[in-house]
Amino acid sequence: VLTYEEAINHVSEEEENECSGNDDKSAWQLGLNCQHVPLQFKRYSKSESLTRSEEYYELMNKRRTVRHFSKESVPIEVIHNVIKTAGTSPSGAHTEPWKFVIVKSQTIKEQIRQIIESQEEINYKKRMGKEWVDDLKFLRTYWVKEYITDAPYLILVFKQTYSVDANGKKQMHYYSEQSVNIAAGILLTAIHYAGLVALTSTPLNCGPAIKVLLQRPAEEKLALLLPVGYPNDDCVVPDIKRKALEELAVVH
Ligand code: IYR
Repeated sequence: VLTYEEAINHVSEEEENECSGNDDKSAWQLGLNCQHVPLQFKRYSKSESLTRSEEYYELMNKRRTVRHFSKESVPIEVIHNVIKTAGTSPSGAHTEPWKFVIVKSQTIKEQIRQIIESQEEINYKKRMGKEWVDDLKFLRTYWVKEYITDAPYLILVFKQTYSVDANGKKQMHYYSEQSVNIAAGILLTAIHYAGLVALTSTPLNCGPAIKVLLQRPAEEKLALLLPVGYPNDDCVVPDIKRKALEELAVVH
């Protein structure tokens, strides 16, 4: 634990990585041709805010991670809308460091499943180790992933660490990790609000092969893979509890 003096002078490795010296004016240049306009803001009364916050909590508290998908189709427009919603996320210097790849092709889903199952078998048997595998047992997961080919859509969230404009100029993406994770959270809320279910999966050691399969460029890294659709009729979920407010939050 650092003292206050040490903490105030401390730069974490992650924060250091965001800094490339103050000679890079590209983020400022972006701002020079950007006008500022009045905020569009709908004001609610305090009691409306209270009601709305309660209602939204009740809605989101019904979201569950699902691993048993029906093959029933979903209109592609719903998928487009949830991705547009994810695209409303805040991002470092508004660099929007994300790309969402929608997979609806059964052939590509099968290829992805093949990559993931072959890697996950090694993960469970070797890479993850006994403690991690034991910690997961209550989820009843293993390396066979029917959901990848059952779900009507896979949404793959790619993080862009930088982008390259039409002139070949590199634009740094600041806080791409945080930004893409926030976008993923908003994506999950949109999927839930639309009446669909998803599995937030992070296939270990599969990113490079999936990236080649989907022909993603060098600057993109696979962050998350979400099967999206409806639960099947036999769908069960673990009977888990969530932290209560007293455990979630402290007030100073
Ligand atoms: N990626 C593996 C294992 C796994 C790991 C965690 I942490 C989970 O919360 C769930 C699963 C799999 O998908 O089975």
